[in-house]
Amino acid sequence: MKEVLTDFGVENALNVLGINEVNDGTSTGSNSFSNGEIIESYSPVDGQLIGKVKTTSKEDYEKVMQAATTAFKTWRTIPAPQRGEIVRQFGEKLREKKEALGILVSYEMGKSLQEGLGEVQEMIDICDFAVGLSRQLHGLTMHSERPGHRMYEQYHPLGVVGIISAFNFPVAVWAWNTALAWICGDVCVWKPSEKTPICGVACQNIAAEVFKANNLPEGISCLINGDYKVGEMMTKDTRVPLVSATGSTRMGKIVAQEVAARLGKSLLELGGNNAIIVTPDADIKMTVIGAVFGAVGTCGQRCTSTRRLIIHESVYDKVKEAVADAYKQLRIGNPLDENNHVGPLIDKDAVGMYQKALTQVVEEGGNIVVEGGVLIGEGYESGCYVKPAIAEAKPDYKIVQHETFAPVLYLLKYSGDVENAIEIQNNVAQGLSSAIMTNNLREAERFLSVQGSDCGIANVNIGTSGAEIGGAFGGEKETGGGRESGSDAWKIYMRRQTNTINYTTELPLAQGIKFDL
Ligand code: UN1
Repeated sequence: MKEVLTDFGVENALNVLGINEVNDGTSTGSNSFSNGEIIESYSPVDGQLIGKVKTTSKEDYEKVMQAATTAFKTWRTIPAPQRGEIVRQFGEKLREKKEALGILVSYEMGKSLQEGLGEVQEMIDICDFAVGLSRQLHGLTMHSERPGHRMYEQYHPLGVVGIISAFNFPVAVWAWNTALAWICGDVCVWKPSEKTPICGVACQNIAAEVFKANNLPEGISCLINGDYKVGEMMTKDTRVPLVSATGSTRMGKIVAQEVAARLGKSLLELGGNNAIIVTPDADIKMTVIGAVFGAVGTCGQRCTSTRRLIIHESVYDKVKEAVADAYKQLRIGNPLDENNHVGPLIDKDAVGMYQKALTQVVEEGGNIVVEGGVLIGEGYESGCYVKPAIAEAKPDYKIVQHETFAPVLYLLKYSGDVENAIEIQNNVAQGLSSAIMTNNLREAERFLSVQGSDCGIANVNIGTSGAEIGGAFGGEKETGGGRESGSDAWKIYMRRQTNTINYTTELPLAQGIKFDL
């Protein structure tokens, strides 16, 4: 278990990433300064202190905004393909530091090293995507109704983009936002989760190196740290035209209202309550892999984690047994040991929520299929390791309707047509990710049709988690409606302008209106 920790080692990773014992959590690039309180970051892996981060005071925040708004004036004039070149270099740096950053993600957040490296890979992928996009920020041209007129639309950068991100993807979600915002000509101010501040410092160090090497001004990439009060500085700040926030629905509702109160834009990626429908025609082996990775990957702390399996009664027992069997193979322990599938939860509060969910499902009448519990003993000293659990439940149980950020999977039974399963799947407040396991074309197409899944993501013969960056990522209802990363998600980072040019010597009015003087 200790090998990975002592070989490449967390120490080494921290050195490579420029992490000190005490770090400034406020930075505009090469300049770092912080006068706020100190946050200590403890690893859920072994309970050890990773490092300290000084948070952002109101005065520090003002300095950041000064630098960011000034930098924007330069950055916006650099042609988009040249901004793309900077993002390409940033992607290259991430390739160099992938191992170190993957280790830090795994150690500070607790996800398996595989998933930590996967997260850094998502950052690299979005950089590649953004580089190509930097030559494709297309607008349309239209035919004017007036002779001798030309009409077209163009996209201009917005300004300062505020990013609030969650602990569960401590680096990738920032990169989805920044890589796009940067090629669009925006500058970014990032507040990472208080639970993973060291990851924030590490990313900022990498970005700062690239901007410095290219003699670009301070303020294109900025970091701020602290609790919700620091986030509030951005949500209430009219100098921040767009706030992109990832996290709980509770937090998202506050951000949305504060930003809307000043008519700013928000991009929200909030809670999910994701289900896989397992039909009589499902491939059971594929279902098991998809469901188990979906439910226990990142210890059930992805917003795309599989929380509900909606299984047809004809295959219910078979699927239940196969999934329960697979759970017996799971190795829970130090996520830096590549033999383990499941690491710890983020902290003891999360352990408490997990325990509460298991108690509540039984109180509501559920039946435990795979027993949960908090692990104790050697290797589990942090107190954050839990056993992934499975419970049979009913769709309308309160706990089943609720997103618990933990590895608890609910089995729900349906009978009759796939429509019945779709109704159960849609009958929750959240609408992020969904999946159907079937070899039946009709069922698959019905699931994807207008009467099908109401989620932002709907997959066939794939689980609910592990989306690629090329698609637009996000969901409906309480998930917040935002779309990040691929497809045309870049458009939210820009303002659209419609231009009509008259190259005649007349001034005809639209709609044929006559106004003769
Ligand atoms: C999140 O949990 O906030 O689709 C993001 C996935 C990952 C991203 C999850 N690519 O599971």
